[in-house]
Amino acid sequence: MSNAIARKNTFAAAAVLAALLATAACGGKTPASDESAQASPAAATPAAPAAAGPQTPDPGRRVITVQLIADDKGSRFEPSEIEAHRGDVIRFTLSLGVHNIDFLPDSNPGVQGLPPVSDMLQLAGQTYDVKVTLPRGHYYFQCDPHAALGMRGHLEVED
Ligand SMILES: [Cu+2]
Repeated sequence: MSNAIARKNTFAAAAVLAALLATAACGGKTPASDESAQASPAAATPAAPAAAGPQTPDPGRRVITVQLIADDKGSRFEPSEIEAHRGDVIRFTLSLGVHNIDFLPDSNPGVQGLPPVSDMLQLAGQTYDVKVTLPRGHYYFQCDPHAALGMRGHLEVED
């Protein structure tokens, strides 16, 4: 009889201990999963600007600035004919208006490694850098909203 009571008490104590451990484990787990939830977006954020962010020319190469303009003379790239070498950086810079830069695949048939189409640039001074990695050749680009109005350009890549 006394054996049975002792066993019952031991079982009750074990159950309480188990409950305490479970609580402690839960308490410990919650902050950990909060941290990992915060870490994932933070880790993803730097990757996005890196893809389309500022580029650095190769040693001995240069930054070529191309203005994107809309005024009473129309919408245009200035200059619209660009000569560049591999390793140069073309820095498309918004001056006036809302524009993008699109090395249209349909107008550059068979070309691999065209720069991705840019977002719309909307803030004066906003830039979109294109590192010249294309082989020697002649390439077409445009601003999608204003291509029909003549906002087009060409990139000549030299060795
Ligand atoms: Cu435009």
